[in-house]
Amino acid sequence: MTSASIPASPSPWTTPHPSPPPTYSPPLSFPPPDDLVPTVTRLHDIYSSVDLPHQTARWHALVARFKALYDRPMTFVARSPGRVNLIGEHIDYSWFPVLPMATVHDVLVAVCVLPQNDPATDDRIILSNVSSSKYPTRVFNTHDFQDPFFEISTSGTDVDWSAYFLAGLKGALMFSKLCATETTPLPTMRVLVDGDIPPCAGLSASSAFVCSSLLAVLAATTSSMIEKSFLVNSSVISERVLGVNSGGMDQAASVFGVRDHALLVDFRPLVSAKPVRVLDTVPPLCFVLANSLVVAANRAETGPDTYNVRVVEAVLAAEILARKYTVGRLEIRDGFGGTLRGFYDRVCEQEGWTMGDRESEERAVREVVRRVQETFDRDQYSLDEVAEKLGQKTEDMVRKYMTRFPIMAKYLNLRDRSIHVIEESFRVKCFSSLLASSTHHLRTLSGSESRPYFDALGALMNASQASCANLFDCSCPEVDELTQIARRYGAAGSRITGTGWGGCTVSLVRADKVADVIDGLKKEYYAVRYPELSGSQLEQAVFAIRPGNGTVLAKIEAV
Ligand code: NG1
Repeated sequence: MTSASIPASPSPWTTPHPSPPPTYSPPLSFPPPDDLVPTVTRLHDIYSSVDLPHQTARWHALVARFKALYDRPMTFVARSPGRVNLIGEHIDYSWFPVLPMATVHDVLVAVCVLPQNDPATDDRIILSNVSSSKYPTRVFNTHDFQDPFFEISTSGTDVDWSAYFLAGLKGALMFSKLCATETTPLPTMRVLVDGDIPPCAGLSASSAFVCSSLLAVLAATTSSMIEKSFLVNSSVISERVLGVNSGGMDQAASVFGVRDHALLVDFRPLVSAKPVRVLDTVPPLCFVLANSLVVAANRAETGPDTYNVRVVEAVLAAEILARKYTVGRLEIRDGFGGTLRGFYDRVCEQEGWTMGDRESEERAVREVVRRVQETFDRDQYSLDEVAEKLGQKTEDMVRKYMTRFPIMAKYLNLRDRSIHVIEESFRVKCFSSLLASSTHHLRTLSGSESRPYFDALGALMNASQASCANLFDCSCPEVDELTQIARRYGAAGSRITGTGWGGCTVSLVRADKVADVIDGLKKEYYAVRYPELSGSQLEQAVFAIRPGNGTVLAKIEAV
């Protein structure tokens, strides 16, 4: 899982400027999204007119199934979408901003709370799924959750689907207790889940499920409105009980999602998301998603030598750099360790650099990368060598950083991971700045004039993919191939999205090229590698995708 040498990664600052060059100004002028998780009463409030016919049929089926299963109507639905990360991979847990969007695909947790005086009240929570053959019904007793710190069994590699619901339930109970909010005891509940996010594809199906479960239990136990940032933070912590050292991007994208907008998600000083509109170019700017059908890294099975190792590499690199350049103690992320963002910000402070323009950012990125290379002169270090750089005994370092989440690694690559993180963070700034500027400049341009903008955005995505493949080592041959095919058929840029080692690619495509790109992917990837796929399976594997709305509590009067 380590790369042998520093590859010639496309440097983020040599991206060609479109003409006329956009001014570098992070899109900070957008109004902040509303603070509270909205309660909606119409499907129109969730889905666009394009998606309404399909979603209406789906919700009809959910209502009917609920009634048939539990002989009573559902009272509310907690709905959270998946997410596609446009750029900014594996940098959220280093506290750098990322640019995801919420998907229209989502997880619906439909609930009926039985009142105490209902003859059917029996202290049980019955949890069913519309895909009942794949996800069998589970029954729990509310008394088992009197202590909110109850254990969720995640032993072995086979995590039951219900564990994600229980993680949300545990989060809701824990946070209600810690925040001493006005809650009622856990009531008898009937629950039916319907998710249409492809699992293990890097689209955050699990985070969407945890978010909607947590919201469902909160809605069943409190009448208070729920703050979006509270839901994000508590979902992140809840998912950790499943062995995921989660960064926070997925939950933020899911909760803060805004239709037709990407989200510039920042984690400091508090988690926040600034919507950046993405559809106002001429021709319109589209995204095509392609699932490699290689299962993305999964925390329970492969996390110990993929995701969890990357988190530790990023933390140790930050701590060692902070020590070497005596920038002072870094702010600790989640009781774990310092972050590369912390180190970067401290260097800027120490040097007295004021940020805000492209040149200053570029200079800071160059300088921090130089320090990384000076500190780590090769790609692999043994644990003993890392501990020595950290000034700790190996066993102390292992105990502190490598036991909280399962890790399997004898060698760590602190150099390439850090360079990826620092350069990727700069690409996020450039990409979001370009997107924001496109809304002001592009509406009036003709198709050919907008091409440099597409090319500039695409070049950043391609540079991100090269860095994920070569420096962060989180791509795989199938994903690399998908990105190459997409570019050959007209995508301006293409990259992996999500945790990686499989999963999906996202490609930036002009609207008039979308059909070509999808056809090219079908012909050159799916027909060759997966000739047995049915038409509908293919439609689910490769499709155009638009940004959708975020988490809502739905009390739909008539579907
Ligand atoms: P997915 O693709 O959902 O497993 C994971 C992390 C993100 C982020 C990305 C990589 C969780 C729940 N999600 O996403 O926070 O770090 O990888 O950019 O841990």
